[in-house]
Amino acid sequence: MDIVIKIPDIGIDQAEVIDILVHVNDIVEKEQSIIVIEGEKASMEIPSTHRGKVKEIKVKVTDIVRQDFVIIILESIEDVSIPSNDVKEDIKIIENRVSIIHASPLIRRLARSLNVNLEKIIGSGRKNRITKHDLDNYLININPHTNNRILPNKQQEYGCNLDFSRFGEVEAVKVSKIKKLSGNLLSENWSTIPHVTQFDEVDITDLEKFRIKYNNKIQDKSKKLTLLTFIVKAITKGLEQFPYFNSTISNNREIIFLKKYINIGIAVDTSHGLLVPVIKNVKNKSLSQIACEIYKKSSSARLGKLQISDLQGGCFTISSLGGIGGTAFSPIINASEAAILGVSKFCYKPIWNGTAFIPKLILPLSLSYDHRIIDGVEGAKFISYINELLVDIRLLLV
Ligand code: CAO
Repeated sequence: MDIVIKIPDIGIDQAEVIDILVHVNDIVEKEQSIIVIEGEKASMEIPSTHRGKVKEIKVKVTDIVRQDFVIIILESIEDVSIPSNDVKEDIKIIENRVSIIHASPLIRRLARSLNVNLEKIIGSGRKNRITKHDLDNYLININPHTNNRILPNKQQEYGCNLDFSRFGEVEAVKVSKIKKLSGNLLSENWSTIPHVTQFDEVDITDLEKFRIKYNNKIQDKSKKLTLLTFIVKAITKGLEQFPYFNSTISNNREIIFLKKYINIGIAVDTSHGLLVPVIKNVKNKSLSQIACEIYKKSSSARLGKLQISDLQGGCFTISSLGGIGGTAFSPIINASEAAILGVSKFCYKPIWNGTAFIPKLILPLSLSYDHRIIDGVEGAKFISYINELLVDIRLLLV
């Protein structure tokens, strides 16, 4: 029986096929990446929805594809005779080889134009990424007779030039798909957006008193008010007051688009990697509605049940590591947003009130913003405003 694998909802209108990771007659597993597509901002690996044998590949590199475009036809694995152990081993080698090719769209394009097969290059970059240097080296060292490279040790197969086994035992762990995708976006955002991180400490003694008292009366866990809920509400007011924090700068840096809606992304740590579900239209939601939505969306993220639309449309992201630890960190802005708030672990500190030191519950905040859009004075004003709102949560009502 034939299985048709199509382009899923990729969240953009169209994308270009930049790599095909399988061949006709390959056995592909469910979730195995089959092609790489590239949109305006990032490349994305499209996984197979089923296990099977590749019967036909319906796309080629440079094709422009949209949602529901047919990529490959698989022959149901039940229809394929079980391969012998030798063949199984070959399949495994091919699958492993295919799954370790990591290269930026630029390198993939360059390799294509030079007619270089990236499968033949050993990446030396972070997470086995093939760098421009690797491509240059390959072109210099290529052996016209064999077109192959001899690997001095196993680690080099995974793109690591140093032989750590000289110093001790080493284990190779495969990078998850989400980590690969978020890693690409994070490195692009980190290297293209000029970040400034502004730190502050907030006295949340009264907020916590109110929160604990309120939650004592609530049985349903999903309706309990978390600290994050108050932070989302304070940021919402902050974005209304400081519109440049809710904006996107055009690629040519000539226009800033100010958004009139407010959707907040929440960074959620899952066993597969970092996901950022978006809580939409927070302006019109109560604290308990926001709490409930954070609870539901972070649970769905952990269970792998989020829809692509749950991850889209964010204006500003909050990343809370407060439940884990640390005094401060510098979060990376999630393009096309203008800023992100990092939340660290609160603790009691002695605060001088003019006559004596009194214990106050202090919450550390770290605000990273895009310095092309926001200057330092505005950054300090924004975080001070958030501080005021969290110190006296009655201000959230006005
Ligand atoms: N300081 C100290 N303790 C805190 C705290 C803070 N700032 N924020 C929350 N806590 C405590 C809470 O009091 C709660 O303890 P109890 O269960 O004893 O009441 C516990 O931590 C869990 O808090 P919570 O249920 O309110 O969850 P949360 O709002 O802290 O976090 C979520 C929710 C989804 C953000 C979190 O689970 C998560 O995934 N965090 C990681 C985000 C991340 O990976 N960021 C990094 C991005 S860059 O790599």
